[in-house]
Amino acid sequence: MSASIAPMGASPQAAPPNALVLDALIIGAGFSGLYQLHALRDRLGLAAQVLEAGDGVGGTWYWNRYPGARCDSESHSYAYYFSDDLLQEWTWSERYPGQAEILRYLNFVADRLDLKRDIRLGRRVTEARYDAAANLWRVRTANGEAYAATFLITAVGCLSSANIPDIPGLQDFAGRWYHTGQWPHEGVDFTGKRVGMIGTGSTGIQAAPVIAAAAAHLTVFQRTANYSIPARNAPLTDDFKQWARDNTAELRRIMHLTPNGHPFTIADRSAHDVSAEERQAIYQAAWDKGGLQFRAAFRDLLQDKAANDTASDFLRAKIREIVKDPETAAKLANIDHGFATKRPPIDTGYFETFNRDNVALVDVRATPIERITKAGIQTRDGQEYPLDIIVFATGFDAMTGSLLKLNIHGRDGLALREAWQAGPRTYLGLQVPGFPNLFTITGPGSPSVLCNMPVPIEQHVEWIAECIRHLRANGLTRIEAQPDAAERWVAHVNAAANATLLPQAGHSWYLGANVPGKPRVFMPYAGGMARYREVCAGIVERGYEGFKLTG
Ligand code: N01
Repeated sequence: MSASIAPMGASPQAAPPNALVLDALIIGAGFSGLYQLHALRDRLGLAAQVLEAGDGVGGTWYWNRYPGARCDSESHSYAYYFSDDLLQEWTWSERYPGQAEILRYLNFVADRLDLKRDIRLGRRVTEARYDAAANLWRVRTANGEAYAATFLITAVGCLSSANIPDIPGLQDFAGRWYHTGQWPHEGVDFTGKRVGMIGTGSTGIQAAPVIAAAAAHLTVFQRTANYSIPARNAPLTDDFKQWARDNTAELRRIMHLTPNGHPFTIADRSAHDVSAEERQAIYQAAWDKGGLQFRAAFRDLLQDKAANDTASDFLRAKIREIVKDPETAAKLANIDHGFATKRPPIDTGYFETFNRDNVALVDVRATPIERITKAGIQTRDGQEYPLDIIVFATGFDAMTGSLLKLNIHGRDGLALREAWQAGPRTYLGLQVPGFPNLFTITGPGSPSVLCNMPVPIEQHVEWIAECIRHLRANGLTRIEAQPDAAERWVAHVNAAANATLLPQAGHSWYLGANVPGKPRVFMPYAGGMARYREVCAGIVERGYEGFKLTG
């Protein structure tokens, strides 16, 4: 336990007898939680602690250990940019960082900043209740501990609540099954096994080639065909590493300037500005270069359907070119949404995997999965696929799932689940009316998942830290988003989404459509990170407009 703990802003007697009273309690020790702890404890001198459900730090990268797990952001941008020392002291080895390397990086940061002494591992939060009389958040964990803090900050990630579809018969399956987001730490031995993988999102597309190379046979169950761009991963050269180290200021500037927080800008031309031949050459060059930068080839790919069609057609043609069996190619290229209207995956040999003799594709849109049997998966046409292992690459109850699981109750006992019955309603994705002193890092209504994640995380962490500093400097103890401000923000989030093609992919997790019964609301803010940053700064300049500050 930290020696620095000192009650602040509320009487410690008001907490349950065994509760530890803190200035700030942070839930989650991933990218967000680590930096938030540093920002509050080391810069502001607060008594702050982190509760983390896992037995190690790392968040997403602690849990997602599935075969092929790798980040889609380029490594030189997938890092904390708040500290030049950290940037200079760490060197990435590949163009895209793999799961194990990111986990090493986050442990390096936690050790370097001496964070671990204030991180309590193996603590799953089961309840958080706001006590208005004491102005304290009272938090309980699954192992029976109690905490109390003036400020409660969720750093639980946007994609951390596993979505395991409720397919009848799973309990009867005689083999083993795994969700990619809860992967066993000891790994899974696929040698000689018949594997079925459900899901062809970013995860399934990364995992399939690696599983296929190890297993006796892999059957991919595809519900929605997907685009994918080759990642073209490779070891970084010494020259590149040096270049990245020498250009951190410029990289930071670009990442703060671009809508998605990536270290590259979006071309300032429309797909209609060039001839068909030029367009083809531009797409081909982007395809050869690989990675998410493909999306930046033209400025209007996510705003103009006809522009988007040109990219979608190029990518469908690539699938047909790569996949040798025309029937399989047709199923893979039968994509019902525009490129990047769902989160675009990048891959290493995904479509090529279907040229292997030990890989089969089942289109479960045409013949849905009926049930899981003792022996495998059965589809509606009566076909049974015998399997030893089922891999659920079926994604997450994104953005709201992990927050709702915390069982949060605000003023007058208001449950977050109730407040969000019709979908998440936040102010800036940072606060929810009725929940004073609760901050949600990269919450719904903020750019979050539409970005290279460390960029929105740093902005939120710094905004929250500055807000708490401001409160303390002015003798204030409470901040709460006002309902009318949240209403206006929700309307703005909807308008920003509707100005793009993003809501048109009706089955995307951005809309919550992957989880049965979840309200269909476009959750992330599509107005761009740079614009969002300005909005947040303006609100502070105008005296925390839309928030009520009291002391
Ligand atoms: O999850 P997904 P994911 N029967 O929801 C299918 C990030 N990420 O884990 O599209 C059959 O995208 C579902 O089908 P459909 C990234 O932001 C980042 O792949 O709903 N199929 C879909 O094909 C990403 O977007 C990295 O029709 C079912 C798949 O399962 C996000 O995480 C790497 C089904 C789920 O795809 C989530 O990606 C990996 C059912 N009942 C992930 N239920 C980086 O590199 C679902 N599916 C940073």
